[in-house]
Amino acid sequence: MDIVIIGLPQSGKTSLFNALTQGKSDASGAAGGAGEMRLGVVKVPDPRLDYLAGIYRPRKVVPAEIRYTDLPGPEGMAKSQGISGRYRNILQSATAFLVVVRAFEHDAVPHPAGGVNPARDLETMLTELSFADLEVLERAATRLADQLNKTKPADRPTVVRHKDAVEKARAGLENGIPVRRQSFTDSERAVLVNYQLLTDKKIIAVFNTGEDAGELSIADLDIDTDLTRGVGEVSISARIEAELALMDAAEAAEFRADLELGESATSQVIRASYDTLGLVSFLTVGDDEVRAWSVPGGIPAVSAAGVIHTDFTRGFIRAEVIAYDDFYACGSMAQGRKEGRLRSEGKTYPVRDGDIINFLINT
Ligand SMILES: Nc1nc2c(ncn2[C@@H]2O[C@H](COP(=O)(O)OP(=O)(O)OP(=O)(O)O)[C@@H](O)[C@H]2O)c(=O)[nH]1
Ligand SMILES: [Mg+2]
Repeated sequence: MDIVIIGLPQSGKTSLFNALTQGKSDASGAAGGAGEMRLGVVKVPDPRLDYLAGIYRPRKVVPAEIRYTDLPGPEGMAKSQGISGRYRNILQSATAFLVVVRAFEHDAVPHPAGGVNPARDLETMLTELSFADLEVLERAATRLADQLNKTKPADRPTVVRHKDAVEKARAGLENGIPVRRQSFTDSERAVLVNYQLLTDKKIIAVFNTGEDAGELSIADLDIDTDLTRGVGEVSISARIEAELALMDAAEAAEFRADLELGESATSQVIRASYDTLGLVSFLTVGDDEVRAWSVPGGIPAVSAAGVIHTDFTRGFIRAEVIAYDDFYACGSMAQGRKEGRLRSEGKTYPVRDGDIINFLINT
């Protein structure tokens, strides 16, 4: 899962990236500005894995991972807000965006737009994503209209179908509805995936509240709900979290208690990401490896097997499944089997969070 951090200049993107990745890089001033793009891999904390590792004592424990990307600051951007040509392919290949919204007051860091206004900034960012998609769809529509003139009559229906899907998405966007909230037929979807549209991606707003401001919520902002429906949200102080991320666990916990901060930014952002994306984790266990895998909640067991190895899709026989809580209550697979809590499931079984799965594969 690739999550790209976007937001207006100086909103705290690099500070958030450092908080998430416990990066040693300096987010202040020049180092957080132009130039390099940063990629960091965050292991998803999961106490279930720790418990299972204690039982199986495997050679490896592999948590699920999320990759975060921090784009260079405004000097590196071609035009507004960075949703522009230079980084378009990175934005297009993202699974979701964290949109950092400045809510902190800080005299030394004047807001580029004059004053702190989270509603305006979030709306600006969401609108920018729509504009970027509109540009792509308009160009596609023109190209397809052109192509239609040159196409043999027999092949026209395909082009027409393609063009209609593009026009439909474009009309929806012009009415202010992001592509993720428009409804399409499967065949329209199949056309539109090719464009990797930015408003088709899930979004988590990260309000960077600074030291004093309280939590912010989208519901309290004066902003077009067509844009924000389904957008996840988190309130944190990116700078404090970036500093805490550099401390050892005990020291950070002490500061957290003193400052009356809740969960770490990493935990909050990861939870919001899972919720917004509808992801769950299933677990695999063994002497060799105990591992967590993130998949969309409810995907069929055969697809979950395919996440482990593409060959597993073809060779799928069945899945032995026990819910983590049941395993915990039983203490072992053997006991789970004895008590009938270990179930045998077929290809279509919808995978749930915390399922411990043993796939039986015909190789
Ligand atoms: N007071 C305060 N300052 C912050 C906070 N978060 C970030 N800053 C400051 O705001 C400035 C910009 O932070 P960055 O994390 O570099 O922001 P950015 O969005 O990566 O900036 P660019 O990449 O240049 O667009 C830095 O001077 C930070 O120290 C915060 O929560 N509180
Ligand atoms: Mg930055």
